[in-house]
Amino acid sequence: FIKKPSTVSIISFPFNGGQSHPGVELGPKELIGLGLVDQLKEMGYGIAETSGVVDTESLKPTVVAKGLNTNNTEWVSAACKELSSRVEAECRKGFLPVTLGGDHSLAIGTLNGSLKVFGDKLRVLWVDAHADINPLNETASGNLHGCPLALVCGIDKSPFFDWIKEHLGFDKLVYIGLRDVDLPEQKVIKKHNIKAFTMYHIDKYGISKVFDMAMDYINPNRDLPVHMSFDVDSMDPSVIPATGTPVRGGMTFREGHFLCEAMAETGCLVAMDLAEVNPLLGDKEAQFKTIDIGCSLVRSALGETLL
Ligand code: B3U
Ligand code: MN
Ligand code: MN
Repeated sequence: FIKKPSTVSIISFPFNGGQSHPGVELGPKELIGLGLVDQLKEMGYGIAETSGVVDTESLKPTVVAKGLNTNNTEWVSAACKELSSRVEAECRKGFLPVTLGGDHSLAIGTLNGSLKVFGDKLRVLWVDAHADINPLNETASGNLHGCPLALVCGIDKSPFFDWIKEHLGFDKLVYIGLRDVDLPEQKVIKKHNIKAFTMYHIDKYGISKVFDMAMDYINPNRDLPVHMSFDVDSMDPSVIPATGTPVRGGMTFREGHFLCEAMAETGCLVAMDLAEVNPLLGDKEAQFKTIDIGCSLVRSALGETLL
Protein backbone atom coordinates (compact mmCIF):
# COMPACT_ATOMS: atom_id res chain seq x y z
CA PHE A 1 0.00 0.00 0.00
CA ILE A 2 1.07 3.61 -0.48
CA LYS A 3 2.19 5.40 2.68
CA LYS A 4 0.89 8.96 2.99
CA PRO A 5 -1.16 9.18 -0.22
CA SER A 6 -1.06 12.66 -1.76
CA THR A 7 -4.63 12.59 -3.07
CA VAL A 8 -7.69 12.61 -0.86
CA SER A 9 -11.18 11.63 -1.98
CA ILE A 10 -13.85 13.43 0.01
CA ILE A 11 -16.93 11.23 0.03
CA SER A 12 -20.05 12.90 1.41
CA PHE A 13 -22.50 10.48 2.97
CA PRO A 14 -25.53 12.51 4.04
CA PHE A 15 -27.28 9.74 5.90
CA ASN A 16 -29.33 9.51 9.11
CA GLY A 17 -31.03 6.09 8.80
CA GLY A 18 -28.78 4.40 11.37
CA GLN A 19 -30.16 6.43 14.26
CA SER A 20 -33.09 8.62 15.26
CA HIS A 21 -31.87 12.24 15.39
CA PRO A 22 -32.60 14.21 12.22
CA GLY A 23 -29.75 16.51 11.20
CA VAL A 24 -26.77 14.17 11.07
CA GLU A 25 -27.31 13.94 7.29
CA LEU A 26 -26.28 17.62 7.11
CA GLY A 27 -22.80 16.88 8.46
CA PRO A 28 -20.93 16.63 5.16
CA LYS A 29 -22.42 19.82 3.72
CA GLU A 30 -21.53 21.81 6.83
CA LEU A 31 -18.01 20.39 7.12
CA ILE A 32 -17.29 21.24 3.48
CA GLY A 33 -19.12 24.54 3.88
CA LEU A 34 -16.70 25.54 6.61
CA GLY A 35 -13.83 24.95 4.19
CA LEU A 36 -12.56 21.42 4.76
CA VAL A 37 -11.77 20.79 1.09
CA ASP A 38 -9.95 24.10 0.68
CA GLN A 39 -8.03 23.48 3.88
CA LEU A 40 -6.81 20.13 2.59
CA LYS A 41 -5.79 21.71 -0.71
CA GLU A 42 -3.87 24.33 1.21
CA MET A 43 -2.05 21.53 3.00
CA GLY A 44 -0.89 20.34 -0.42
CA TYR A 45 -3.31 17.51 -1.02
CA GLY A 46 -4.90 16.85 -4.35
CA ILE A 47 -8.64 16.33 -4.15
CA ALA A 48 -9.87 13.53 -6.41
CA GLU A 49 -12.37 14.51 -9.07
CA THR A 50 -14.22 11.34 -8.20
CA SER A 51 -14.93 12.71 -4.74
CA GLY A 52 -18.64 13.13 -4.45
CA VAL A 53 -21.91 12.73 -2.71
CA VAL A 54 -23.70 9.43 -2.23
CA ASP A 55 -27.34 10.06 -3.09
CA THR A 56 -28.70 8.30 -0.03
CA GLU A 57 -32.27 9.57 -0.51
CA SER A 58 -32.67 7.82 -3.86
CA LEU A 59 -31.65 4.56 -2.20
CA LYS A 60 -34.51 4.67 0.28
CA PRO A 61 -36.59 1.53 -0.27
CA THR A 62 -40.32 1.76 -0.86
CA VAL A 63 -41.09 -1.66 0.58
CA VAL A 64 -39.87 -2.43 4.08
CA ALA A 65 -39.83 -5.85 5.74
CA LYS A 66 -41.86 -6.14 8.94
CA GLY A 67 -40.82 -7.70 12.22
CA LEU A 68 -37.15 -6.77 12.08
CA ASN A 69 -35.37 -5.79 15.27
CA THR A 70 -33.41 -3.02 13.53
CA ASN A 71 -34.65 0.25 12.01
CA ASN A 72 -34.27 1.22 8.34
CA THR A 73 -32.44 -2.04 7.70
CA GLU A 74 -32.91 -2.09 3.92
CA TRP A 75 -32.02 1.60 3.60
CA VAL A 76 -28.85 1.29 5.65
CA SER A 77 -27.89 -1.74 3.58
CA ALA A 78 -28.51 -0.11 0.20
CA ALA A 79 -26.76 3.14 1.13
CA CYS A 80 -23.76 1.35 2.65
CA LYS A 81 -23.45 -0.97 -0.33
CA GLU A 82 -23.11 2.05 -2.61
CA LEU A 83 -20.66 3.69 -0.19
CA SER A 84 -18.60 0.50 -0.10
CA SER A 85 -18.08 0.56 -3.85
CA ARG A 86 -17.04 4.24 -3.73
CA VAL A 87 -14.48 3.64 -1.00
CA GLU A 88 -13.20 0.55 -2.77
CA ALA A 89 -12.74 2.44 -6.04
CA GLU A 90 -10.87 5.32 -4.38
CA CYS A 91 -8.56 3.00 -2.44
CA ARG A 92 -7.76 1.06 -5.61
CA LYS A 93 -6.55 4.28 -7.21
CA GLY A 94 -4.18 4.83 -4.31
CA PHE A 95 -6.27 7.71 -3.02
CA LEU A 96 -7.25 8.21 0.60
CA PRO A 97 -11.02 8.28 1.00
CA VAL A 98 -12.32 10.51 3.79
CA THR A 99 -15.98 9.71 4.33
CA LEU A 100 -17.99 12.45 5.97
CA GLY A 101 -21.12 11.28 7.77
CA GLY A 102 -23.75 10.86 8.44
CA ASP A 103 -24.28 8.43 11.26
CA HIS A 104 -21.78 5.71 12.08
CA SER A 105 -23.69 2.93 10.32
CA LEU A 106 -21.70 4.29 7.36
CA ALA A 107 -18.75 2.17 8.53
CA ILE A 108 -20.58 -0.94 7.31
CA GLY A 109 -19.89 0.46 3.86
CA THR A 110 -16.51 2.11 4.29
CA LEU A 111 -14.91 -0.86 6.04
CA ASN A 112 -16.30 -3.28 3.48
CA GLY A 113 -14.74 -1.14 0.76
CA SER A 114 -11.29 -0.92 2.31
CA LEU A 115 -11.40 -4.60 3.29
CA LYS A 116 -11.97 -5.52 -0.35
CA VAL A 117 -8.83 -3.65 -1.37
CA PHE A 118 -6.44 -4.42 1.48
CA GLY A 119 -7.80 -7.84 2.51
CA ASP A 120 -6.36 -9.43 5.62
CA LYS A 121 -3.65 -6.77 5.82
CA LEU A 122 -6.24 -4.16 6.81
CA ARG A 123 -6.26 -2.96 10.39
CA VAL A 124 -9.03 -0.86 11.97
CA LEU A 125 -8.74 1.83 14.63
CA TRP A 126 -12.22 2.56 16.01
CA VAL A 127 -12.40 5.82 17.98
CA ASP A 128 -15.70 6.12 19.81
CA ALA A 129 -17.49 6.45 23.15
CA HIS A 130 -19.46 3.39 22.02
CA ALA A 131 -18.36 -0.04 20.82
CA ASP A 132 -20.86 -0.19 17.91
CA ILE A 133 -20.79 -3.99 17.95
CA ASN A 134 -24.33 -4.84 19.06
CA PRO A 135 -25.58 -8.04 17.44
CA LEU A 136 -28.61 -7.15 15.29
CA ASN A 137 -30.99 -9.29 17.32
CA GLU A 138 -29.74 -7.89 20.62
CA THR A 139 -29.54 -4.13 20.08
CA ALA A 140 -31.81 -2.40 22.58
CA SER A 141 -32.24 0.75 20.49
CA GLY A 142 -32.62 -0.98 17.13
CA ASN A 143 -30.35 1.71 15.68
CA LEU A 144 -27.86 0.30 13.22
CA HIS A 145 -25.19 2.90 14.05
CA GLY A 146 -24.74 0.80 17.18
CA CYS A 147 -24.12 -2.36 15.12
CA PRO A 148 -21.67 -1.77 12.24
CA LEU A 149 -18.84 -3.87 13.66
CA ALA A 150 -21.15 -6.83 14.29
CA LEU A 151 -21.71 -6.96 10.54
CA VAL A 152 -18.15 -6.10 9.51
CA CYS A 153 -16.67 -8.72 11.85
CA GLY A 154 -19.21 -11.34 10.77
CA ILE A 155 -20.96 -11.88 14.10
CA ASP A 156 -24.13 -11.16 12.18
CA LYS A 157 -24.62 -12.60 8.73
CA SER A 158 -27.92 -10.91 7.98
CA PRO A 159 -29.65 -11.75 4.67
CA PHE A 160 -30.25 -8.01 4.37
CA PHE A 161 -26.50 -7.51 4.15
CA ASP A 162 -25.66 -10.46 1.92
CA TRP A 163 -23.27 -8.27 -0.09
CA ILE A 164 -20.81 -8.39 2.80
CA LYS A 165 -18.54 -11.27 1.83
CA GLU A 166 -15.30 -10.57 3.68
CA HIS A 167 -15.05 -10.09 7.40
CA LEU A 168 -12.59 -8.29 9.63
CA GLY A 169 -10.75 -10.52 12.09
CA PHE A 170 -11.31 -9.57 15.73
CA ASP A 171 -7.53 -9.34 16.22
CA LYS A 172 -7.30 -6.68 13.52
CA LEU A 173 -9.48 -4.22 15.37
CA VAL A 174 -8.67 -1.89 18.26
CA TYR A 175 -10.84 0.58 20.16
CA ILE A 176 -9.89 3.89 21.74
CA GLY A 177 -12.20 6.11 23.82
CA LEU A 178 -14.91 3.68 24.99
CA ARG A 179 -17.07 4.62 27.96
CA ASP A 180 -20.61 3.50 27.10
CA VAL A 181 -20.71 -0.16 26.17
CA ASP A 182 -23.96 -2.14 26.19
CA LEU A 183 -24.19 -5.54 27.86
CA PRO A 184 -24.38 -7.58 24.63
CA GLU A 185 -21.35 -5.63 23.41
CA GLN A 186 -19.40 -6.38 26.57
CA LYS A 187 -20.08 -10.08 26.00
CA VAL A 188 -18.91 -9.90 22.38
CA ILE A 189 -15.73 -8.01 23.32
CA LYS A 190 -14.87 -10.53 26.03
CA LYS A 191 -15.79 -13.58 23.98
CA HIS A 192 -13.66 -12.54 21.01
CA ASN A 193 -10.95 -10.91 23.08
CA ILE A 194 -11.16 -7.59 21.24
CA LYS A 195 -8.51 -5.08 22.27
CA ALA A 196 -10.08 -1.99 23.81
CA PHE A 197 -8.59 1.12 25.34
CA THR A 198 -11.31 2.86 27.30
CA MET A 199 -11.24 6.34 28.86
CA TYR A 200 -9.85 4.60 31.94
CA HIS A 201 -6.73 3.69 29.99
CA ILE A 202 -6.41 7.21 28.58
CA ASP A 203 -6.55 8.61 32.12
CA LYS A 204 -4.14 6.00 33.41
CA TYR A 205 -1.47 6.03 30.68
CA GLY A 206 -2.12 9.20 28.70
CA ILE A 207 -3.21 9.31 25.08
CA SER A 208 0.31 9.01 23.66
CA LYS A 209 1.00 5.70 25.38
CA VAL A 210 -2.49 4.45 24.58
CA PHE A 211 -2.01 5.21 20.90
CA ASP A 212 1.35 3.41 20.88
CA MET A 213 -0.13 0.41 22.66
CA ALA A 214 -3.05 0.32 20.24
CA MET A 215 -0.70 0.45 17.24
CA ASP A 216 1.68 -2.08 18.77
CA TYR A 217 -1.28 -4.44 18.95
CA ILE A 218 -2.67 -4.11 15.42
CA ASN A 219 0.35 -2.80 13.53
CA PRO A 220 3.57 -3.49 15.47
CA ASN A 221 5.94 -2.69 12.59
CA ARG A 222 3.89 0.27 11.35
CA ASP A 223 3.80 -1.35 7.92
CA LEU A 224 0.12 -2.25 7.54
CA PRO A 225 -2.74 -0.15 6.15
CA VAL A 226 -5.01 1.33 8.82
CA HIS A 227 -8.60 2.52 8.41
CA MET A 228 -9.50 4.96 11.19
CA SER A 229 -13.21 5.26 11.91
CA PHE A 230 -13.68 8.33 14.07
CA ASP A 231 -16.98 8.94 15.83
CA VAL A 232 -16.95 12.53 17.13
CA ASP A 233 -18.77 11.42 20.28
CA SER A 234 -15.43 9.95 21.37
CA MET A 235 -14.64 13.55 22.27
CA ASP A 236 -16.02 15.16 25.41
CA PRO A 237 -19.40 16.85 24.88
CA SER A 238 -17.85 20.13 26.04
CA VAL A 239 -15.59 19.95 22.98
CA ILE A 240 -18.01 18.38 20.46
CA PRO A 241 -21.55 19.02 21.72
CA ALA A 242 -23.53 18.68 18.49
CA THR A 243 -23.81 14.91 18.27
CA GLY A 244 -26.75 12.54 18.76
CA THR A 245 -25.55 10.42 21.68
CA PRO A 246 -23.08 12.48 23.74
CA VAL A 247 -21.43 10.76 26.70
CA ARG A 248 -19.62 12.75 29.35
CA GLY A 249 -16.02 12.02 30.23
CA GLY A 250 -14.61 11.94 26.72
CA MET A 251 -11.35 13.00 25.13
CA THR A 252 -10.19 16.58 25.43
CA PHE A 253 -9.49 18.78 22.41
CA ARG A 254 -5.81 17.90 22.50
CA GLU A 255 -6.31 14.19 23.20
CA GLY A 256 -8.48 13.88 20.11
CA HIS A 257 -6.12 15.88 17.95
CA PHE A 258 -3.05 14.12 19.33
CA LEU A 259 -4.60 10.79 18.42
CA CYS A 260 -5.18 11.98 14.86
CA GLU A 261 -1.69 13.48 14.60
CA ALA A 262 -0.13 10.27 15.88
CA MET A 263 -2.13 8.33 13.29
CA ALA A 264 -0.84 10.66 10.58
CA GLU A 265 2.72 10.24 11.81
CA THR A 266 2.62 6.47 11.21
CA GLY A 267 1.97 7.13 7.52
CA CYS A 268 -0.31 4.08 7.55
CA LEU A 269 -3.70 5.76 7.25
CA VAL A 270 -5.49 4.52 4.11
CA ALA A 271 -9.06 5.60 4.88
CA MET A 272 -10.85 7.72 7.42
CA ASP A 273 -14.46 8.15 8.49
CA LEU A 274 -15.76 11.13 10.43
CA ALA A 275 -19.19 10.24 11.80
CA GLU A 276 -22.01 11.66 13.92
CA VAL A 277 -21.56 15.41 13.41
CA ASN A 278 -25.13 16.69 13.77
CA PRO A 279 -25.38 20.38 12.83
CA LEU A 280 -28.95 20.65 14.08
CA LEU A 281 -28.28 19.82 17.73
CA GLY A 282 -27.55 22.44 20.38
CA ASP A 283 -27.22 26.19 19.97
CA LYS A 284 -25.27 28.06 17.28
CA GLU A 285 -22.04 27.98 19.26
CA ALA A 286 -22.31 24.23 19.87
CA GLN A 287 -22.93 23.66 16.19
CA PHE A 288 -20.05 25.83 15.00
CA LYS A 289 -17.62 24.30 17.49
CA THR A 290 -18.52 20.79 16.43
CA ILE A 291 -18.19 21.43 12.71
CA ASP A 292 -15.00 23.45 13.15
CA ILE A 293 -13.34 20.76 15.26
CA GLY A 294 -14.64 18.06 12.91
CA CYS A 295 -12.58 19.78 10.19
CA SER A 296 -9.50 20.12 12.37
CA LEU A 297 -9.61 16.45 13.38
CA VAL A 298 -9.52 15.45 9.71
CA ARG A 299 -6.66 17.88 9.04
CA SER A 300 -4.73 16.47 11.98
CA ALA A 301 -5.22 12.91 10.73
CA LEU A 302 -3.82 14.07 7.41
CA GLY A 303 -0.73 15.52 8.99
CA GLU A 304 -1.44 19.14 9.89
CA THR A 305 1.02 20.58 12.44
CA LEU A 306 3.43 17.70 11.94
CA LEU A 307 6.30 19.95 10.88
N1 B3U B 1 -24.97 1.58 22.14
C1 B3U B 1 -26.17 2.34 21.91
C2 B3U B 1 -25.90 3.81 21.73
C3 B3U B 1 -25.06 4.23 20.60
C4 B3U B 1 -24.28 3.49 19.76
N2 B3U B 1 -23.69 4.33 18.91
C5 B3U B 1 -24.07 5.51 19.19
N3 B3U B 1 -24.90 5.48 20.20
N4 B3U B 1 -23.63 6.64 18.59
C6 B3U B 1 -26.95 1.75 20.73
O1 B3U B 1 -27.95 2.35 20.36
O2 B3U B 1 -26.57 0.72 20.20
MN1 MN C 1 -20.49 6.83 19.42
MN1 MN D 1 -20.03 5.21 16.66
